[in-house]
Amino acid sequence: MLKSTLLKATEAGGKILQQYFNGAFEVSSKSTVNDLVTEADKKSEAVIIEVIRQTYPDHFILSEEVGAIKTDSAFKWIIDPIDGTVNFANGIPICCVSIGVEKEGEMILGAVYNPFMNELFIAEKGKGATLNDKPIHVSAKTSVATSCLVTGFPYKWEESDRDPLQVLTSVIKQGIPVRRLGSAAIDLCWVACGRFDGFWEHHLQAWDSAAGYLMVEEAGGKVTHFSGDKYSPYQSDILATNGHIHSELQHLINGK
Ligand code: 2AM
Ligand code: CA
Ligand code: CA
Ligand code: CA
Repeated sequence: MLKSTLLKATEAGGKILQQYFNGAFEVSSKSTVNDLVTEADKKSEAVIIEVIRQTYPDHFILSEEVGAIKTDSAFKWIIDPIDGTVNFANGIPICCVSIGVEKEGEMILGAVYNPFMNELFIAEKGKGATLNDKPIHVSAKTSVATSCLVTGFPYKWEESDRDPLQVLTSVIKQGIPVRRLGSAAIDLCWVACGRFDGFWEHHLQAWDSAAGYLMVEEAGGKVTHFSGDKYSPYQSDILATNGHIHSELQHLINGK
């Protein structure tokens, strides 16, 4: 029931992305000029929440544009109605709907849907991850030197952070290919299905990574913070890999 509602909600959101894509829609800024929200983000969010509410009116909802709709339910839906809004607003078809479901503080289900590539990723705690119903696994690469990596550039820099450019420099100086897609949820799913071997980003919100980090774990990969500590989507930095290159990449991005 939970899974079918998740899929229904994800599909409903994806339909909105397709409807609005490349059309005329309103775009506005939030915290900075480049922190965008479009009509499609709001509409996708509204239909997703409506689908969830039909079956689970009492569940906790945390969604990027409306924020937290708190209840005392053990279940929490963590929603990114469009991950990759800047891509979406520019007509770049690398964006998705991302929804994670937590039960008693543990992520148990996740779905990421890119309607433009017709790719639906699903992760179920303890049951693996799939892409369009086929099981997916992380890559088998064992060395960072032969890896293909992906990252996202931070939108805010904090004094306490390790300089993101130094991190990037230490990787690209070794001639290692690094991509930048602009959707953290897709980055994580592409690590899960072996297209990328590792991903790091400095500042993410819970809705960016909730579904994607479960995808990587269920596909056999590893997700931690830069420190190596157990991952929580409520803390901002993320390192996700196929597992084999995890400690090597961790040392590299920490400058050690
Ligand atoms: P979004 O499209 O849902 O906002 C890419 O590095 C990640 O950062 C994306 O998952 C994106 O999610 C998020 N992001 C994009 N623009 C942002 C901004 N101005 N501030 C904070 N996060 C942003
Ligand atoms: Ca956003
Ligand atoms: Ca996002
Ligand atoms: Ca978003």
